[in-house]
Amino acid sequence: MRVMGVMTVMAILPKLCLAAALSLCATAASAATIEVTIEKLEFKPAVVKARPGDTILWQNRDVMDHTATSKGNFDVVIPAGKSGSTVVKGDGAVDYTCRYHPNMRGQIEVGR
Ligand SMILES: [Cu+2]
Repeated sequence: MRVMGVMTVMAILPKLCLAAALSLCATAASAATIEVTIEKLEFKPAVVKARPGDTILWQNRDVMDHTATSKGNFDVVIPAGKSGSTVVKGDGAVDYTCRYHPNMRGQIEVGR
């Protein structure tokens, strides 16, 4: 269960690239990677701005596992000392939290 989030993201990425060939590749070329550091049970920065197609990359600097979880959107497990990512979809403000530490809160402001 804990591995599912990362596995899902890793399984979906290559399929997306295969499925939509040129148009998606053009989009992907301009897509950004936005890094969020997890340190001392906090997402830093807690609020990031992103566009659809951008990647959020969480770097876990803690000695415990965390997740970045937004119900219905994504559920990424970020093991201690490792990273995890998701591709941004949709529009508007997406709140997320850590399933293990509900006090940890972050937000992705998705705009165009
Ligand atoms: Cu956590």
